[in-house]
Amino acid sequence: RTLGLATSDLALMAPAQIASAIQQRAAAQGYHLVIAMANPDNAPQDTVNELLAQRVDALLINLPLDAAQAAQIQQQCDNKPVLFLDVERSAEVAQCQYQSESGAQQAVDHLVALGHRQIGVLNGPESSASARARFAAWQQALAAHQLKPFCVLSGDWSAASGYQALLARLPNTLPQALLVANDQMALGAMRALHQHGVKIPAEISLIGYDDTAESAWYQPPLTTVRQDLQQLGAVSVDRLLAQLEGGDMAEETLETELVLRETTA
Ligand code: IPT
Repeated sequence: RTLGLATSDLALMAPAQIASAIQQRAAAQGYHLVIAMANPDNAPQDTVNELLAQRVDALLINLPLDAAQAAQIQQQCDNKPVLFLDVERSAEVAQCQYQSESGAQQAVDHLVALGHRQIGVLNGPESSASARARFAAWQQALAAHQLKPFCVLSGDWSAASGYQALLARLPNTLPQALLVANDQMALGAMRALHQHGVKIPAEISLIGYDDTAESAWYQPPLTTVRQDLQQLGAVSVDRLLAQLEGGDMAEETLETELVLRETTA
C-alpha cells in the first residue's frame, strides 16, 4: 500500500527533515511513500493531483494552506484519508501540528527573565498560517509582560532572507533580543551580525524556531523553540494509518519547547 506526501520545498531544512521522518516511519510500517513537491508556479491542488495520479491510498499534506484551500484539497481527495501538517488552525480538516503557544511563551519569558525589554521579531512569510501563528503567539507572550515587539522584520524562511532582513535593519538601533520564526533565518541573521561585529549573545540575544538537526552546530549553538520533527513524522504517519485502517484519529496536541543553548544572555 502507498502513502502520498505533498510537501513544500525540500530545499528548506524543516520540510526535508519532516519528509525524512515520514519516509522512515512509513517504511517501518510496511508502506511505500510517494512524494510530490510544491513548485512556485503550481497551485497546491496540482501537487496533490500528482499524488492522486499515482493511486496513493492516503495523503499527508505539508503545504502551507489557509482553511479554504484545505477544504478544497479535502474534497479533491474524495474519501481517502488526508492529514494536514501546515494549515490554518480554524480549518475543519484533520490536522497534526505543533502548538506555537508553549514554546513562544517560554522563549519570551526567558528573554524577560534575562532583563530584556526591547525584543524584536523576525517573521516568516505572511502567506504562511504557521508564520502568522508564531507571530501571534509571540505578541501574546510579550503582551503578558506589557511589551510589544520592538521591531518587526520579515523573511521568506531562507537563510538569505534572514541575512538581508538584518542588513536592512543594522543602520537603526538593534533590539536587545530577537525572536526568529525559524532556524534558517536565524543562521542568516547571525551571519549579518557577525559581519558587523555585533556580538552574540553579549550585544544581542537570538532565539530561533524549529530545532533542525543543524541548529546545535551553529556558532554559537542556537537557542531555539523545538518542534520535534522526528516525532511529527512518526505521529502523522501513525494517525494517517489509524484512519486508513478504519480507526479514529485520536487528536493529541504536540507541544513546542524552548531548548537553551548559547545565543541568549
Ligand atoms: C515550517 C518550518 O518551521 C519553517 O522553518 C519552514 O521550513 C516552513 O515549514 C516551510 O513551509 S514547519 C511546518 C510543518 C509548519
